[in-house]
Amino acid sequence: MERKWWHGKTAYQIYPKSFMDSNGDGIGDLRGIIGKLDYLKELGVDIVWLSPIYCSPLADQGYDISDYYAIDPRFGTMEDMDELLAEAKKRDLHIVMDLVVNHCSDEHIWFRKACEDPDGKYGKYFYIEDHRPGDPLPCNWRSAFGGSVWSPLPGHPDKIYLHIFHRKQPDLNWENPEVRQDIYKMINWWLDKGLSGFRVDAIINIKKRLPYEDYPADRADGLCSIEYMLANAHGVIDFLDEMAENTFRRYDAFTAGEVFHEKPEDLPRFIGDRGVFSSMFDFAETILNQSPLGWYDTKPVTAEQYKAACFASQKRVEQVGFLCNIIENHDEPRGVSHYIPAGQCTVAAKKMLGGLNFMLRGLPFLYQGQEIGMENRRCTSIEEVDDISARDEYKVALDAGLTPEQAMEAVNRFSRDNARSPFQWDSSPNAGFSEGTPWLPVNPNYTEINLAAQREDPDSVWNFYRKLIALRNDPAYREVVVYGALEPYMPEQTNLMAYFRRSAEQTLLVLGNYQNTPQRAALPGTIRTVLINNLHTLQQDDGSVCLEPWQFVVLELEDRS
Ligand code: TEU
Ligand code: CA
Repeated sequence: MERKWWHGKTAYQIYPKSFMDSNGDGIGDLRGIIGKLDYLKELGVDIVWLSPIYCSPLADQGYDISDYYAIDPRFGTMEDMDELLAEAKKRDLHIVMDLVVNHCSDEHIWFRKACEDPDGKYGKYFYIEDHRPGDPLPCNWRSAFGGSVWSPLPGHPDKIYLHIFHRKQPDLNWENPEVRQDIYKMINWWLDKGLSGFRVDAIINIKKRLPYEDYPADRADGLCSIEYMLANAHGVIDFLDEMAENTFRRYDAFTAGEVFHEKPEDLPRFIGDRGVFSSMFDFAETILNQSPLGWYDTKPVTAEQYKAACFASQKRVEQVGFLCNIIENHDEPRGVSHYIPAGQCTVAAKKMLGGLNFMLRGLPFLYQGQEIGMENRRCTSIEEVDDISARDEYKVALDAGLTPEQAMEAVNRFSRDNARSPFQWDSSPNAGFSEGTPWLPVNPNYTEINLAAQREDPDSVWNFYRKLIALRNDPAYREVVVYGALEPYMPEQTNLMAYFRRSAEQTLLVLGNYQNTPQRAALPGTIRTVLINNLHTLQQDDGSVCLEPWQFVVLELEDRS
């Protein structure tokens, strides 16, 4: 495998709206981020991904872009963006933006022109079909946020357009070469500005199975998940190859694809040496137990499932490339609330989960707040919920016969608001995020869980993440931590997640006791050094260690004899 400039990096996702508000309007902004660059440096990360900050009506919090060449005034100005790029560069930080090109906003000029003249040039930028009220729709695909993917084209009662996501997110027609050229031009414009690359949103959706066809309904609404269409669509990789050739490869840009349901045989073309992306996210853990019926039907993830999913992903890519490893992002519940059983979310457990994920082979992506162990924020009624996905899932649960309380339970487990509550900087009002009223309330636990407190506490989650990052950056261990092969260790031992990381010279053993009772684990060799330990001691006796509840250690073993 070829070595790439980004391989040894650690990445950090910022959700700008909730990171730091510099002017008291309750909305995080670019100047807020600029003010925290030194913080990111201190934490030790190298690549910073910004969720969308382009002009947008924010119907889906910026994943609905109305102008790709402008910054939304709520986030700042293009001057702020230039300053952010310059200040990041001074600190050797790489800025990566979100590339949202499966769809744009219905307020984008392209869509407005398409509505003015559906038969003209811009009508061909979208998927528009003739349709008279009462006639059957072209297909029964369900949009990601509920209801049909088809909505009436504004101003044209006899036409409809396709949107895989919200109706304010019309899908761009990638079959049209003019659309593709406009997108490449925009990408290069940003790369010319000094951007290091992109996280590439919802990209698998750009290839539609045409002509439209129905699939068996998977819910009582008579519609089907878009996944059936995606499984039957072929050729996304050819679009992506063309895009990479015209953009990313010319700049040696770093790209992380948000790729779900790729076809296994396409993997090398996605993230191999000459792949269309540098890397892509590992979602195998996040989709565990997902039910076609909706959030309300989704069972908690067990330690054994989590372990098996991680190891399967590692196996899948070991000869091909690198995955981006995450426990959470802006679409997922907080990892510590989701993967640690209810009532057991201790500091030790948070560190164990973070450590097990961080030490996997691949590129660790931290999501803002993960480094201080931020947790889900509960809502008591659906009125408090902002997330359009959660609002839909609430309805889905009610329609399935659940009580409002039960439906809220499902919302609280999965709402995208969970990870979007403001960053908890300190214990001052609004957690130090804003001097105004935050757009989404802060988690009331900020008086306990906040950065200022964790800085002072050598045993905090924050200081633990700093140690993990420092280990990755330590020249003495970099080779094994970044490039070392991953080999599961005793995968059959229940609630033990353990693996080797091996290079030619070194062997690390990573052990996590994924339960709230002690557990003995045999040792395959002699410990040379305990590199990381989430507790103060490690009980060892002849040939084994006894791990405390949620204990996590990284051991360097003596050379294989
Ligand atoms: O998410 C894509 C997304 O929601 C996936 O889970 C998708 O539903 C999957 O491919 C289907 O199996 C991205 C963003 O991260 C999210 O915040 C946006 O709302 C969405 O795209 C639309 O831009
Ligand atoms: Ca602001």
